[in-house]
Amino acid sequence: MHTIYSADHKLQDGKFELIDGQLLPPFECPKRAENVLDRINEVGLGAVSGPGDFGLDPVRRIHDVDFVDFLRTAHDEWRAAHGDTDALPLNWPCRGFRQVIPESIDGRLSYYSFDAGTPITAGTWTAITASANVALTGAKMLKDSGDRAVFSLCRPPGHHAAKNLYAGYCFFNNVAVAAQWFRDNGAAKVAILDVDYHHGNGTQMIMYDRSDVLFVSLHAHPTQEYPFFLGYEDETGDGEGAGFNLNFPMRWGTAWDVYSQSLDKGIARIAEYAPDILLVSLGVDTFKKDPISHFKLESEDFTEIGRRIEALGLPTHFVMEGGYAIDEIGVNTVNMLAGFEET
Ligand code: FKS
Ligand code: ZN
Repeated sequence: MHTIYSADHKLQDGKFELIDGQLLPPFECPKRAENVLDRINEVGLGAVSGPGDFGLDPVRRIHDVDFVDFLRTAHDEWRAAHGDTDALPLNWPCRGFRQVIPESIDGRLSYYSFDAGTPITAGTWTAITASANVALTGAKMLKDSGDRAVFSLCRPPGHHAAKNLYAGYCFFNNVAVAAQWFRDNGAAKVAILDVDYHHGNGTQMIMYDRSDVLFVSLHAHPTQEYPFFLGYEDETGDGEGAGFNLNFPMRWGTAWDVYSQSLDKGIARIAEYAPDILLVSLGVDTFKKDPISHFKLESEDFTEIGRRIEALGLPTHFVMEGGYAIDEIGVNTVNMLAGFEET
């Protein structure tokens, strides 16, 4: 399987995230992607190549122009106001507040985000545009090559980002940008299977009223886990999109026995939908040793996920999301890809 990778991901290297009442070095760090890349080369998964430059138009098919402009200049504005530290918001326009875009950089960080765990650094813009290009290059390669599957080793991840919101280590929603690219380049129907531990709230929000993109997500229950305010089973889509959003929230402690039943149901819905392309939001933070998560999957379970995805028989674009067990992130990620390639 071909991998798309850009070293520009290393430019997203925040000093701190606010987590569990402490400012800690971010779990979402450059070593994650480097360890996945090392494992790809170690097992000889296939060729690795860099991204092309698609410009911002495909990103703007998903994200609002003002949001993209905000991200481009956010760190420069922050530096002018506060000096050369990471930019983090501190309050949000919750119930009862006006949704008016403030002028100041602090106000705009608050307007465009929903957590304080996602630092904007001097290198963020370069890293997030590279990450989107990694997703787009993978999409184009899947279409042009006729290969069964491609892996976009995206970093920063994307599935929490909505059309005008960043958070959860995500800025541009790489998988949504790639899905839209497939739609704009000949695919009539696209499915997205999100197996990251966290609900892909951004992808759901972006696709919620659409029937041309089916979104299926397996994740920790929102009553227990981030992002808390989306990801319930009764979120099934709106308007045209009614019936094209499918959530499988699962309780902390979930292991393969329960997880695999949700997986099979999600895969059955995708088979019934019969898309032209399948995208997979590939997170491995469902692993039992993940430091910020509470599922209990074993390394071998990721191989089986890959096999079951392959059985759909669809052209498949894997897009990297989360996974924080640094020592095993390479094995777990490549297990899923190798499970797909086995047969
Ligand atoms: C734990 C707090 C966790 C943020 C978690 C973000 C997860 C990000 C991710 C992605 F794929 F986007 F990277 N705070 N007590 O794994 O979903
Ligand atoms: Zn996650």
